[in-house]
Amino acid sequence: MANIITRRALMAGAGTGAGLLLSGCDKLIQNQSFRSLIYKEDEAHYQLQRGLSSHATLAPEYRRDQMSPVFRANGSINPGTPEYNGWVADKFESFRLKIYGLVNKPLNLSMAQIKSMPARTQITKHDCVEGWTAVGEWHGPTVGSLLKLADVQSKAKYIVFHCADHYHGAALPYYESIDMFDAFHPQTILAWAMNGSPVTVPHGAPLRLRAERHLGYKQAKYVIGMEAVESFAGIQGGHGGYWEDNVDYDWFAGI
Ligand SMILES: Nc1nc2c(c(=O)[nH]1)N[C@H]1C(S)=C(S)[C@@H](COP(=O)(O)O)O[C@H]1N2
Ligand SMILES: [Mo]
Repeated sequence: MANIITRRALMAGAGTGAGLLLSGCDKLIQNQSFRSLIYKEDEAHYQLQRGLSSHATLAPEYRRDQMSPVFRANGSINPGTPEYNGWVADKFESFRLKIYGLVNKPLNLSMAQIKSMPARTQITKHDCVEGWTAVGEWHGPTVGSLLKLADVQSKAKYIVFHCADHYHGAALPYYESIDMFDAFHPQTILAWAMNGSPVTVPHGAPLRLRAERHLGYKQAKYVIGMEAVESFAGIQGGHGGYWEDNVDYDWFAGI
């Protein structure tokens, strides 16, 4: 079962402001109208996990000697669009992460700006529904700290992660979403390094989500935009993510 939060983790959360914000989000989760926004098929699991895991729980973290010698790359392994190829060619100098939607300060952040922010390092287990796992080290600012920088509005209920790739030539780009509880969870980071080096193209360069209490398909690679929304009903197929729209995977996808 999940670990009880450690004093160290609490302090890491407090350092980014996530610790304080989490208590507010916890109240939000207890609110019935907020809960009713969650899809029915996910409802039981969502409530079960939330019930067991107030905000004071963390996904297990591992030691360096427990890391997998090989971490498989899965799904899209290169967006390959002209725009993405341009970013690769200039080593992501011209890349900008957009933070927009229900925020008071929309942001366009360069990789240099993102790399200068306080970062968290975590060694966690990735769990893909296709039946494989891998333990890897991830490093980057918390999503909560980025949202604080953008002054996210209190009416935002979800963060949508827009990606640069079209999975196997799909008409619409890959995307995923998480609720504010997970957005401000201390282990939810936008990773720019993996196993001590910048995230490579197969693993989602230059930025990929790590939301450690969720399955592999929630871990959006090639993140180009973070959009704060009240509902994802109007976004693509309306189910909050590429797989959720296309093959009926659970939106919550907790582990
Ligand atoms: N943008 C994007 N993100 C994605 C995918 C994808 O195809 N495109 N695949 C998902 C799936 S199913 C898994 S298991 C992980 C794989 O991450 P990895 O390539 O770093 O192992 O990325 C997830 N995030
Ligand atoms: Mo996956």
